[in-house]
Amino acid sequence: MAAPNPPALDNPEVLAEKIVDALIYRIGKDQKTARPHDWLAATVLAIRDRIIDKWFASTRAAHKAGAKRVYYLSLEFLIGRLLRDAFSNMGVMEEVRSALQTLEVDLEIIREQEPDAALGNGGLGRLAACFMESLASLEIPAYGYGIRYLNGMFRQRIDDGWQVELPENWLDHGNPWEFERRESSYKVGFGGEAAADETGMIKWVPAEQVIATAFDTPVVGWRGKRVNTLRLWSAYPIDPIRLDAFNAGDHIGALVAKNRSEALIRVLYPADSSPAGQELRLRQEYFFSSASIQDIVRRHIQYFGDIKTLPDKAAIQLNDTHPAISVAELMRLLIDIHNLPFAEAWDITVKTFGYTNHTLLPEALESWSLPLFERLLPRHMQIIYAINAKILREARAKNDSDEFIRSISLIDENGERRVRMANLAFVGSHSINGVAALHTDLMKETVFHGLHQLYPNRINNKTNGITQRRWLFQSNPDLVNLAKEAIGDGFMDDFSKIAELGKFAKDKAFQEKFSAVKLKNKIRLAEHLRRTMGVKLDPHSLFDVQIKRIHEYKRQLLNLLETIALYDQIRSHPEKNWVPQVKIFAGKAASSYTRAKQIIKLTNDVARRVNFDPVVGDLLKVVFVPNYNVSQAEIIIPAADLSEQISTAGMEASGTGNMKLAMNGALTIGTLDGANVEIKDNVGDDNIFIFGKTASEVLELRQNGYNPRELIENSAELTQALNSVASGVFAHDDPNRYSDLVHDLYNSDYFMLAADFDDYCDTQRKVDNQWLDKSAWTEKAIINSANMSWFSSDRTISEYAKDIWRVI
Ligand code: 26V
Repeated sequence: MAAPNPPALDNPEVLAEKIVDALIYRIGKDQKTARPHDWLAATVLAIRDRIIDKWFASTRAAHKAGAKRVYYLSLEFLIGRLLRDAFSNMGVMEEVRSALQTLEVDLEIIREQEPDAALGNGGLGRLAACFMESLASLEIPAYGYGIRYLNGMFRQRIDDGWQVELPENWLDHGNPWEFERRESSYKVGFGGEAAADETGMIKWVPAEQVIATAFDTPVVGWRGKRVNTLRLWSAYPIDPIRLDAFNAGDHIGALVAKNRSEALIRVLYPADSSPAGQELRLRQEYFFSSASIQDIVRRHIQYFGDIKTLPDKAAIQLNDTHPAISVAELMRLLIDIHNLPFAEAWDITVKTFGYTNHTLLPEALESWSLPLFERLLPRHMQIIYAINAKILREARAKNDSDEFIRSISLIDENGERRVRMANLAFVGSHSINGVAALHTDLMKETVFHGLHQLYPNRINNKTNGITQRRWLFQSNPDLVNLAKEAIGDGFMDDFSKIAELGKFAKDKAFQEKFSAVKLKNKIRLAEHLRRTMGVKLDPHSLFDVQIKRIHEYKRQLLNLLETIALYDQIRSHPEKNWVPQVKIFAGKAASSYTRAKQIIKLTNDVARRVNFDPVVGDLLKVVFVPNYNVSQAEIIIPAADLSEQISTAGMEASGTGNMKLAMNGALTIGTLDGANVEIKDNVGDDNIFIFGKTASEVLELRQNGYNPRELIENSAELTQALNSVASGVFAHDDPNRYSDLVHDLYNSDYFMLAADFDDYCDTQRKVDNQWLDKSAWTEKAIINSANMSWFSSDRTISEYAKDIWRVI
């Protein structure tokens, strides 16, 4: 990487003056009356000017070079707070801290005023945010395209142990990071008719139109060398108010168009793998796809003049199938507006798009009922039929068995006819990638079995990554300082150099310092949890952490049942040499996902009983941290000793929390699933705790008839744990609360908890034994931190850039 090139700095007094100027003249407050969020806005505005200079320079440079651009289309960007990201990449953190000090303002306090931009559900959205940061850091000209939701991911409150969803109002105090670009506005149509006009050209006349307007946020790369753009679309009506109706007294009817357009951008769908069959979701997908594709085509024509060179100058990546309708939208623009013949339009389209698959769960594979699709997007339906005819012709030439053809078709003919978005994204892309090696292999064998036979060179793997700048440099500064002390600061620019820490793994003095950093991070977390939840935790106990969306396949319930079994054992033999531990859970459940919400309640029920049991004392604590989000993750991850990655093998596409935790020196207890497999390869078998059935064993068990009852009855611990849950030990107020949950485990146990339970418990006890040897534990933790650089999103993005986008 090129030599560091920090932007010019001000001295603290000059910067302090700029901040005060911004406070007075742009916020309209004086120093006496300013509240923390006013200081936050003023500070951002003062630094923003410098970012804007870099931003324009980046845009001009790409233009001048005639560079190919990357477009990352995603319905989710889980960015979190921006201040520390932007300031530390600009290299101005310390300068700002001292400037504010001269004004007697604490940077940490105002930093915490910034709301999380939570425009995403979980891993897929956070990946998009890490990718945007790496694209800028690698100096690749790129745009992220998404929706500027008025309300992002809901805020989670826990009432009497139950999850309650509250709206998140991230825009309430304005957003100093964004710029509205009224000049970048496009009409997006819905409904109506598509028919040939007198010249024989197809003309789509939509019944309804809304205006999409861009809001741009700068994305600052490392050392401020490049600033890219995150462009989020907002919606406006064409006629905000029908004055005739308003004046005639119809105050509601006059505003119908405004309300309809606003509905498009109102909410992020708060589900990360359940079918959202709602028409509104399809309207959102088309709204943002159409605006983005129109913008990309407009920019291409403006810079390069000829639409036929699009694939040489634009690479569009579809983040899952949510933007897959873009394939048909680009075809529509090429054929109907730019008058290209179908075959040529198709060639351009396939060369331009790439598609990333993020899940194999059948319930998360998007499909839309054909009548709905046809009513909302009649022209796109015609185009999809034409694509399907072409693809099925090619398929029949290869193999005309019914089964093969059915698996390829863009239309699902089983029962009610539906448009399959994954098949559309696949055939419309030259590259289809999975997000971890195992996941990519399973894609070829399962969902895309037929399509992979037809196009054997298209599927490839790009194992996910995370940005070390946010997830290590910013969130774990003490570990970074320790690393700098030991190996110098070369790893800040070339992260592979962090491997040099490995040399110190056995060094006792270094181990002491490493565990002192961990302890400090644990004290900080314990203090945060005492303040926000009123729990008291001993920072010397083992912090065992499972933080992610609540989903049955992620098996928080397996962790909880093991916790109950451990609780029973401690109660029977409190005199034994138990390892004091804290089981930390955090995560949101989709609002409609009843079983996931029941699991949250059970966690809190177990916590209430265990935490107040005097026999157990400090040996075991259970904590459910409410409202898990990016900012909470930044505090929990550096404080974790043990990382729970325990999904049913074959079901977690990759995971990225697993990477963040290991990079911060947590040891993983996990199944051979998703990227855990590759983490094991990188950190070594001795430095990770693997248990459970493999993906192929899971498949075999399912095929040969899985019998959970027999497994449960053969495990005394599991039987006892389930008996206590079923008999209401944790729910005196409603003893039957968990009867159905236990019944389902005995009778179906789709996620195979029973198959892995004993192995999991044994492995947890191995973890405990390891913990007792403090030096050996720390050695393993250091090896984890040292060996995780391959999981940097810089590596992932370099692979996309080389193999898929061909921009480096
Ligand atoms: C599906 C749906 C269905 C409709 C409602 C809204 C919605 C939102 C998201 C999804 C798909 C979610 C897929 C997903 O998040 N996959 C995760 O992707 C991560 C990044 O690749 C990966 O690390 C996780 O293993 C994978 O579960």
